[in-house]
Amino acid sequence: MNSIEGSSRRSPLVAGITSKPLYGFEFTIPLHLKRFSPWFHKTPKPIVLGSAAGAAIAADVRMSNVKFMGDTITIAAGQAVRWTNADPIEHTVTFDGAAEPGSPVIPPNGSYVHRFDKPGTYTYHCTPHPFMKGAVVVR
Ligand SMILES: [Cu+2]
Repeated sequence: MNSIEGSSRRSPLVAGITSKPLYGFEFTIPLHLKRFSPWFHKTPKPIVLGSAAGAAIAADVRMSNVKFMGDTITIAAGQAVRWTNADPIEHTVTFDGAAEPGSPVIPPNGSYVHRFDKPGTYTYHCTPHPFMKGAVVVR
């Protein structure tokens, strides 16, 4: 008999349960609950990672809309920069070519502080989002 089942055979196990043809299909929804967590939890507590090591914070960089706002900032040697994550997802501040040790994962509402002692141009990106880029120019 020609049917929508084609030449496929029902397994004897299924045939034993029902003699009716089986319709429909199975599907899986990739539902990542973590992504919805901001809907169910209040704003997480601000945490500060890294250390200014006694230096003044000379510049603030917001991480917002999966971007570093103010992608190039200029400071003097011995000053510190603070990055603050205003997104509901995690970011990092990772220096290209390991010029400086980078940040750990910065959670939503977390910030990272780093002091720059040597003049130079420090380009960086976000490890989970490599298209997020910025630079710190130390004079
Ligand atoms: Cu990121």
